[in-house]
Amino acid sequence: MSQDTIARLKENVIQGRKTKDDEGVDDSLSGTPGVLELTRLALEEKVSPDIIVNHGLTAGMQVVGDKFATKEYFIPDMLASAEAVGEATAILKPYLEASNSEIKGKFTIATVKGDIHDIGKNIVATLLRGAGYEVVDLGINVPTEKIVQMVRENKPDFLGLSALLTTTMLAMGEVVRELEASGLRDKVKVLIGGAAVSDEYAQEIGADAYCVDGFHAIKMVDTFQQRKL
Ligand code: B12
Repeated sequence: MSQDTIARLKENVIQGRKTKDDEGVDDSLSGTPGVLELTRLALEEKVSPDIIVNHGLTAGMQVVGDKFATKEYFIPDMLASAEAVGEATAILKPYLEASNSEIKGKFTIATVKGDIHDIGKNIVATLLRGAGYEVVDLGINVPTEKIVQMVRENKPDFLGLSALLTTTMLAMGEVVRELEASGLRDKVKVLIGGAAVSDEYAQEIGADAYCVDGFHAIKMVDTFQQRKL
């Protein structure tokens, strides 16, 4: 029944129902398990955390975004879903962080200036910790100067930048340019992610890679680290 659980999870993210006590957008699921109960159920059913994240939580959020774009949903609807997904991610954290061994490298991550979306960034940070990276999370709406200063002082192997808005993605290009101007560009690999960006945009601004999700980011950083050996 795990497929059914993931489908229900996605539907409850769309409805913004955190628990069985929530009504949701249209009241049709009242009394049935919400996002938190279904996340726990999926874990009990041994569904892998990447399926829960990608096919349940993220897929649901994608639909929420589409409904916002067509004005079927408004900010409070997006917020209700975001809160539910944020708490579900906290439940998944120990499973996503599970594996690990010795530190493979240093990763600094930030949501760029002007942007406050952090659910995806937090998932990426958690997954990378689980994969053996020491992660410093600078948070949301982080000014370019602060990011560059962090690279200068902490010397991470990787810098991850997140942006979900077509307006704020421009700050990613600014970070890359400032790293160049400060003589730091060749000291750090820059990875970008978030709904607004793409492979093409990574190339355009001179980032080292675009990652579609956190699992992709793990593959990418592991590959970069192996190339160093
Ligand atoms: C939830 C949400 C919100 C919440 C955010 C809560 C929070 N704590 O994050 C709230 C309600 C606050 C919000 C506000 C706004 N939002 Co909003 N939001 C969303 C929504 C529905 C989901 C985002 C999300 O959490 N997805 C789930 C996570 C897991 O996925 P993800 O973020 O993409 O991250 C994954 C990958 O992208 C990748 N990744 C992400 N970052 C990084 C970084 C690195 C280094 C790597 C390797 C990978 C990586 O890995 C992640 C994990 O798999 C999106 C719709 C969408 N399609 O994305 C709109 C969306 C991003 N929002 C949008 C808009 C317009 C806004 C507002 C401007 C609305 C307004 N008028 O005020 C404000 C802007 C606020 C600001 N200044 O940032 C638009 C952006 C349109 C555009 N083209 O610019 C979208 C696309 C909705 C839409 N279709 O119109 N939003």
